[in-house]
Amino acid sequence: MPVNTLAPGQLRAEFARRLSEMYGREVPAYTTLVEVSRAVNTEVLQRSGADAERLGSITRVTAERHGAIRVGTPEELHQVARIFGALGMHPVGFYDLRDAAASAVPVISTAFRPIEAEELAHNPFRVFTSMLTPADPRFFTSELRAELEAFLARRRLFGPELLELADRAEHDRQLCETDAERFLELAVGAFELSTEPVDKRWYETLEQVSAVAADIGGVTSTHINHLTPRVLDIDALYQRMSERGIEMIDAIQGPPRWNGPDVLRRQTSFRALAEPRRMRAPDGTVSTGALRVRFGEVEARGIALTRNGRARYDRLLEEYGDAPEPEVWQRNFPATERGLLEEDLAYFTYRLRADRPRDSRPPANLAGLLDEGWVRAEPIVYEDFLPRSAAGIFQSNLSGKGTRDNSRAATEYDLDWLSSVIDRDIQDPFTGYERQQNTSIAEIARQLGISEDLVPNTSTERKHG
Ligand code: OOG
Ligand code: NI
Repeated sequence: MPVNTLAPGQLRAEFARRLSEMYGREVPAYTTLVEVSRAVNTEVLQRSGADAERLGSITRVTAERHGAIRVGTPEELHQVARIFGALGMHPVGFYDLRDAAASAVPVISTAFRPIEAEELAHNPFRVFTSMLTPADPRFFTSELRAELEAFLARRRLFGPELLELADRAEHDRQLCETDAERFLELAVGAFELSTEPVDKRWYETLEQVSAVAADIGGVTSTHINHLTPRVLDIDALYQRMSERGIEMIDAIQGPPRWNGPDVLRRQTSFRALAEPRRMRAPDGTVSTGALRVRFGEVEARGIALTRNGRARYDRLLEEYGDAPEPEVWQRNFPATERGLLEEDLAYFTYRLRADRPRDSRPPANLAGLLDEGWVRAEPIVYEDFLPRSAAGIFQSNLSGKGTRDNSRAATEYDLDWLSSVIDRDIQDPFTGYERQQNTSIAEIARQLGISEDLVPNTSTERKHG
């Protein structure tokens, strides 16, 4: 009898499901958040019908989560990349949060996620993954750096069996059921909150520098920091959570609510309650203390912006601050998907329409094809993160500000450096969207027998057409 095997996509979906179960046990407010998100999504679906699924099927959105984890060293990040590799999750994007927040957030990050459209549709689970930067002298003195690095070098986050199974899964692109079961159990377990007592003196030493540094380097294990469901109406969710007595941070971060297409992403969060953690005092006695580092977050996702669109978005934030008014948006962004498309501000997948004309020749430009009913343009959903909101989320959930000595020069890190650390290519976020759009254009051109290049920027073609 053939042995049942699980492919990376199945492993990923199952990992996300189990992680969610585990996190729900650890942080009960997360379960409330998931319930409220589900209720809001059902309502939006009833209210808007097919439009609600324009940026992903309801099945996808219901299961959709992103997690956040934080590790201490390049070696640990390298191992994390192997585990996510087994799940068909690849590093995309480089985020440097060290200067993005007023509080001390001494980390650089990437996101592990599926890349192919089918894989994203199957289960888009992604993990924002941050690595501590002990070498940055703005945060750490050389003495503290040495002590921190020695501490990190002594701990082991992921055991050999887990890593061996991960490598095999990635190499074979599958695991048999028995191995999959073991792999998932070990992988989920690696992100569970440890019951190992926290060294109180060491934790507090790091906390003075940065609460994030303490959360990462003050303990001997790692844990999932938050797990975030996706909601189709984040304003409704915000209100509903507040009514339930859960105190949200005072803003929804990202673009404002307005009467045009949703772009990029919006997110908001609540601070988790203090969690009981065992603490070891310098005299060796162990008692139960409390730490407040984990939180609940929810996100809404919109259309992926092109480089042009993103530049415009970044310019708006620069000019108007992190929370521009809807009126600002109104003046600066087209209020329709077609407008975004014509100004080359957002990405779309082009598909032939079943009801296209049969008795004429197709025009050889996208605007004509759209106008005359040959093709339709479906928005591509934004799958990544935003550095400013990420820093904002870190910051809004920290108790102390920590310290950053700006008179010292930052240690430089970039995408290539991080890529060499994990020994894998880190994809530029724009590449995937662009490829998906261009592939779909090439495909309709082929199907229609149009040999000319169909460039996505239709506005110029219009003027001449
Ligand atoms: C990650 C913060 C970034 C988001 O949604 O922007 C993030 C963290 O707190 O470790 O998850
Ligand atoms: Ni998050």
